[in-house]
Amino acid sequence: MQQTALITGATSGIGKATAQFFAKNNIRLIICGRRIEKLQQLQQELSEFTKVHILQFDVRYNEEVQKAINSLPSEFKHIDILINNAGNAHGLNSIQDGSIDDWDAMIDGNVKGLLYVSKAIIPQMVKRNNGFIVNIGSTAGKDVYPNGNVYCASKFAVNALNKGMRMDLNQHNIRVSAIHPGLVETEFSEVRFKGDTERAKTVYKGYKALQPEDIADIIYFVVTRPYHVTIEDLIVYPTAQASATIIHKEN
Ligand code: NDP
Ligand code: 8X3
Repeated sequence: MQQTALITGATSGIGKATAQFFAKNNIRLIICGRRIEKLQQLQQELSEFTKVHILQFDVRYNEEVQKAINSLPSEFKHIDILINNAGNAHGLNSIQDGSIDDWDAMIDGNVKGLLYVSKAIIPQMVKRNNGFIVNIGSTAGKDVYPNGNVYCASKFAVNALNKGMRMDLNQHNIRVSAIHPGLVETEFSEVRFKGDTERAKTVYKGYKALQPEDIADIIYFVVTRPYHVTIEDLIVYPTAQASATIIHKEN
């Protein structure tokens, strides 16, 4: 039977690449994000492969999240796979110089947003005794790096929530996995540096960073294992990266 996946943060980067990968492998899609024109473009692109439904909402606002999920038409209501991917870093400042707005955006988006979306979808999975949740963490959720403070804290929370979900949902036969990428070349740094594209580019200069398709390929691998197999936790680095701060650059 054809499966349905809901992907948050599908307008760019890892989420978009995952939507493309899933569509080409005949998974029906609910693609989510705030930028409606990006969602519409992606829907148009992928509709030749699978059915695609758009949900535009901001994960930071629980009411918006619940309303969006409740609005799903009947053929998209049954969600087999939830990819909790939406998230970003905002700023790269010391704790003493950090901005409260940036902190709110990261805690509200990366942690509370993931919870709100999960809360809206878990009940149907519990009812069916079936489902798969993939949480996109980060190597920043495994090790703290200088000036990473609140972003790292938000991803440590994702790491903890992944473990907690797996324990609590175990009795309901629901699979839960986390994937923790190192540096992936997406819009991530552009967002972190507030549109400073030159600074963002330097993050990926002098080595081959992971590409969003690399992570999408791994997500697809994780969700297509036999049902009795769960890859709980997966750390993925570019070969040139040995830790948050050790990156072998050619120039
Ligand atoms: P991008 O900036 O390319 O994509 C982020 C996605 O999240 C966009 O689709 C954006 O959609 C969505 N998003 C962000 N905030 C919100 C919000 N408040 N409400 C709804 N959607 C939101 O970055 P990546 O693809 O790199 O990031 C995807 C995930 O991977 C994030 O959780 C990030 O922390 C994680 N990650 C990234 C790494 C990297 O090096 N790039 C490494 C490790 C983890 P829109 O703006 O349209 O709402
Ligand atoms: C994104 C990777 O190292 O910029 O989560 O935090 S890093």
